[in-house]
Amino acid sequence: MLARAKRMIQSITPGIGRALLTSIGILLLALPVTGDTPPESFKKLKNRLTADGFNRDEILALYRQSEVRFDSRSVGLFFIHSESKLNYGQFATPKSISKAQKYQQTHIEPLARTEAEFGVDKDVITAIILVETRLGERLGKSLVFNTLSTMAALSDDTARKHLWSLLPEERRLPKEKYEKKADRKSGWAYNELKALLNYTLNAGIDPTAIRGSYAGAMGICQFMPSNISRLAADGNGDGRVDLFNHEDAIASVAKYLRHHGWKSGQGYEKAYKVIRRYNNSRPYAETILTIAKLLKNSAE
Ligand SMILES: [Ca+2]
Repeated sequence: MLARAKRMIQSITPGIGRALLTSIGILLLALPVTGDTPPESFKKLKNRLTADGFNRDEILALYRQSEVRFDSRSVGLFFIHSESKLNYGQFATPKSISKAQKYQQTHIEPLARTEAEFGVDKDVITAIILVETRLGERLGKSLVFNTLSTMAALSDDTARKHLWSLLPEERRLPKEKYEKKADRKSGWAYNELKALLNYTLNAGIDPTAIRGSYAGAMGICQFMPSNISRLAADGNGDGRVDLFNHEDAIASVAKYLRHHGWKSGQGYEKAYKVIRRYNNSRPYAETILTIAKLLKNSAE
């Protein structure tokens, strides 16, 4: 996803396929190893969160945790050029389809229940979970809290200059574009960070323990935190939404697609458009529909 990836990063809807990381692994190597925290990088961010109503002691305690740091490695990926592309063909191979079929057998009951409740094709749900996280096997290694805090901190000049200095000169965006993007993405990340904190604090989850994509998407279905309160679903009926639980993730994909206009029995074009709301990429949507068709045919 990276000629691609650049565009896609800008247009994340619920999440960015974890598979993307496979294709950009090499980029990660090009970026500096972190441990490069600029002094007081999160000071203004902590004050802002407190001013916005979060409990000061809780916020200070979170940012004191040893694993919390300025994550230039993940966030730097938003600001460099790359020609890497994700090979979507890998998801439609016989081996991959066979794994998806096994997944459908394992989760036959929740998939059927979700299809009945939301009217969303179980083959499409399975295809999305396959491409996003290889059916839950690749959930991402970045700490979502660090990614979002780092991006949000770029509203501050010191943090912004620090990240700029770490980006490889031959790969980074022109300075003007970097500034514009940092403006836009820091505002976006701050809202996502607040959504992450609201979700985790309400659910009794440690926000600093959640890993996800380098862009902050989390769980088996790779939702951005801001989508959780409105569009995630409690598929197993235990009273809480856990995007690392397969039943909840299955139901959440369906709820998201239905919210964006999915109708049972719709044609290819309409299905294609709704899937692009999940991830705004032509090859992504085409791949999902190809996989869904292969799954459907194999079941007949
Ligand atoms: Ca649940």
